[in-house]
Amino acid sequence: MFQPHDYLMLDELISEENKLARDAIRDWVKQEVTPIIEESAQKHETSIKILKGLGEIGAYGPNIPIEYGGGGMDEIGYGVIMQELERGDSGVRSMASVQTSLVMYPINRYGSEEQKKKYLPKLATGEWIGCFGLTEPDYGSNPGGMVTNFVDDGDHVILNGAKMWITNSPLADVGVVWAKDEEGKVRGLIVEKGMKGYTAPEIENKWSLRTSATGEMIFEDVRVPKENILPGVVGLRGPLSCLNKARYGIAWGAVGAAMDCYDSALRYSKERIQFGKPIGHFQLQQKKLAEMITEITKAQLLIWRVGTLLDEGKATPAHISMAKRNNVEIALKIARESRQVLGAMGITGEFPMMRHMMNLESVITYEGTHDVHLLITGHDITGFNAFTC
Ligand code: TGC
Ligand code: FAD
Repeated sequence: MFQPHDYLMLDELISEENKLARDAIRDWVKQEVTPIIEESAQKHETSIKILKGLGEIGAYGPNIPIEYGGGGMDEIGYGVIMQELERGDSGVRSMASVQTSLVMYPINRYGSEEQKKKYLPKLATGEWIGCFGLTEPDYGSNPGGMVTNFVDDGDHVILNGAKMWITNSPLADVGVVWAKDEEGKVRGLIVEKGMKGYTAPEIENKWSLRTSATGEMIFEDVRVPKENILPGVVGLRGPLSCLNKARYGIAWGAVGAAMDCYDSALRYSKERIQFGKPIGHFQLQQKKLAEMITEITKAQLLIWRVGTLLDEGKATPAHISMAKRNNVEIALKIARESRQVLGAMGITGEFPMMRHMMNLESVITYEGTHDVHLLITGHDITGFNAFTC
């Protein structure tokens, strides 16, 4: 079926298997997300039905091996699923990308066999919800400065510190937390809800990602069994490697949000009559719409290429940074432009643009800010690291 946002027939670049998965998620979003998401956002509520439903439709861990409950799909498959979820809402994509890329991925890549068997199947079905604690109140763009730490206590470690702005932390059963050991080396630990001294209060009153719970993680002398330490990685590259996966999914997701805005604006431009003609007849509105579809098409090609390189084992973190930065920026611009095409109607909850626009203000900040990604590209092309003096 012709889709207005697939201008260059990029569907032909996607495998049949991945198209089937994408279309199934698209239908699920239409049935389960679209009818309730506006109300969720207005009420600033996370839908537990959606959170759990994502497990039922295979959106948790589609690219994790089947033996641990994942879908065994390639990275393009993961990407098109994120695109469809974010067409519905960035908060819904966040639920799936955090669970997949920031919780299941590190356990699968760096966890022991026991950890994989214990956590991954329950995370895949959504029986357990996970979160990822890297950012701290004083260390956002510079996570290497983190002060959260643990000391040895026999067969346990004692964890102290605080994480901030953590997606899903108030609801999470398990958290992958990054903290420094006694030698100052960054390690990953799996904490569980109910551990004494661990709390996760919600951050209230956000104007962005209102359908996704964001919170703190506070550790006051939390005794974590040593068997909960991820054995397979030491150093900041551990958490940063997880970010590669999540940033990649976001770059697909942002295109989904842009497509939803563009589709809505295009439809409206053909229906809304002013000065006796559909507003789509006027050159100024055509300019907006033509530029939107051009940017969407470029963004689709960019992330498809990065996904293909990832599947071939050739993508670098800097490639992913370029795609995350570009695609979120164009999505945010398209949300603003498409809102203007609708005039006053664009500010209402009858249409998705304001919700996408507000969401994308978080998306352009988390997983590395817009500035940080530019500096990663700058470092890659010049060889000079702007983060160090
Ligand atoms: P630097 O000295 O450059 O690197 C330290 C070590 O890490 C390695 N490395 C990477 N490894 C894998 N992937 C990457 N992308 C990597 N980037 C760096 C590097 O090779 C080195 O390894 P080794 O073995 O030599 O030690 O580190 P730096 O301290 O100078 O920092 C560099 C910088 C600024 C680029 C990095 O820290 C950064 O990306 N900052 C942004 C922080 C960020 O993105 N936080 C995201 C938190 S999670 C989140 O936002 C979730 S939102 C979820 C949702 O709801 O969807
Ligand atoms: P800061 O690092 O204080 O940056 C402030 C400004 O300074 C930015 O504009 C930045 O670009 C700029 N800046 C910083 N350093 C430089 C530099 N060297 N050169 C030029 N400019 C610079 N984190 C997690 O660990 N897990 C999560 O699940 C998670 N979920 C989130 C959900 C939401 C809704 C939000 C908003 C954030 C979430 N985050 C999460 C945190 C997110 O990753 C951080 O907000 C982000 O990394 C930026 O850190 P900061 O907010 O402390 O900004």
